[in-house]
Amino acid sequence: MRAGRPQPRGARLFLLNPLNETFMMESFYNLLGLPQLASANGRGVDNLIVYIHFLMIALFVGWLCYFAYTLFRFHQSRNPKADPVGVRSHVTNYLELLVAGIEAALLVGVAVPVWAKAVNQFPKEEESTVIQVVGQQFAWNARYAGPDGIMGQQDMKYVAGDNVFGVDPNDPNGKDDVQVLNEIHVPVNKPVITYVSSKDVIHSFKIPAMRAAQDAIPGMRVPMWFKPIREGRYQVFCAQLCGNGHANMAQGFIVVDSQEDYDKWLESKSGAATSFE
Ligand SMILES: [Cu+2]
Repeated sequence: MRAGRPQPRGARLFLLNPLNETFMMESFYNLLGLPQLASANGRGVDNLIVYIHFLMIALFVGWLCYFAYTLFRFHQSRNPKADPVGVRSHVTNYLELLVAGIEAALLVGVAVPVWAKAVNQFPKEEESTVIQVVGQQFAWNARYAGPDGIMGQQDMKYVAGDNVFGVDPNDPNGKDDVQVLNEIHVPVNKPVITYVSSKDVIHSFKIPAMRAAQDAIPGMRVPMWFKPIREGRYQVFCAQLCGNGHANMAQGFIVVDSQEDYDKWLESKSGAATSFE
């Protein structure tokens, strides 16, 4: 805001322009009761949810009008005798073709490119916080490379009850790695890439505040990314019914720290991860 203009920007814009787009979208988010948003990538998800509601309202009103029209048009008083042939024109066939064409264009022209941009285009690993996440009944394990930035070697043959990531105990790169349970810290304003897997059954690593979710599947390591932009402590949920203690997996948290606090935290946890002796 420029000096000499004490009025908050949002309020001023609203007074000048009551149809201010940002304000309107903000009202729709509140109306729909969307959870708090703490990631840069989540805004697009929220907008999509709002647009889909607009589309559903339009379809609802449209079909309701059509329903009212048919009640009137095909009322018994107007059609005392049933017509076994029904519609004679081919207009509906062309309409169906048109609808199929529009849907194909939306899929190829909008849905596929949006998915490619929002989900498939990952930020660079060197510019991101890279974390391995392994779900288990009923908690979240997370692993970081530690201060040296290099993850220790991993292999399936090392996987055990107390070594869910299968870390090679003899690899010096793994000595400073950080492993935590349920409290996953990340620095603010930096993309986070999580490699999500599972130790036992299928879980789903879901962080509503980041508008991000990924199934945790045994034997697969699937990457997911988000960019936290607001410091705070955000709940993680398991979004796949995974057993008796499923609800306990909501004890997972993503803690978004300032870079300084994050570095301190990582330092404090370093080295404790790989002592299997
Ligand atoms: Cu689960």
